[in-house]
Amino acid sequence: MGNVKGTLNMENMPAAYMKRFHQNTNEPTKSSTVKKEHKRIELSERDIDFLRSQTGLSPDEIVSWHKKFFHENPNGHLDRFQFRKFYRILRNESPERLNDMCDHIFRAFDVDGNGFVEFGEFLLGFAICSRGDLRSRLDYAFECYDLDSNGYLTEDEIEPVLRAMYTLLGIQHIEDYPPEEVAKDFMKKLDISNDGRVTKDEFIYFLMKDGIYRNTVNPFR
Ligand SMILES: [Ca+2]
Ligand SMILES: [Ca+2]
Repeated sequence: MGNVKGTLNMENMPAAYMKRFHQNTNEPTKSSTVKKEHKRIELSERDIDFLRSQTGLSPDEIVSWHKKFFHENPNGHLDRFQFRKFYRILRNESPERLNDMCDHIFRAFDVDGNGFVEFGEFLLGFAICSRGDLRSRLDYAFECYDLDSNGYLTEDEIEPVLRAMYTLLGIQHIEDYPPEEVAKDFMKKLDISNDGRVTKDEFIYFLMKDGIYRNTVNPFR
């Protein structure tokens, strides 16, 4: 995706992004948008400025991504299926390996949870997950695991995403590292407060330090 300068700072990004993006496009955040006529959302100078500050991409790169995005997806947003199709051309893994994890990544990219990944969500997610600093990438990784998006992880959420990670990584002898046992182990290590729930801070704190687990659970290298 061209030259991205420096790393990205995600601090307070989703909130800032949501506010900014929805102010600008005037789109409601609920799924009622589905029924609305799909209009091509033009990029204003302010959009470009905002996306530039958040992604580190140049205005030309942003315009070029915008063109590509709308060329492939004229209605301006991706549902789960369209996301798979669009996202997989940007990754090195084969579609067979990527498909399961794609659905979890979709949820992480869909910051407002309206069931679609809009252009701004896509560009931010993609830029951060491929070029952002480790903390920012782990922030997105957490969202992949938080299946019910309630802000913390439980053991039953970790296992299915871990299985998708096994597929992504091409791990074949899963009997050597059964996902349910790895999930249990991982949970024990993460859950510092020992209440059966893992917060985003606990998740990021642990994975910032532990490179072995990080290589297994983080889809954003
Ligand atoms: Ca969305
Ligand atoms: Ca959860």
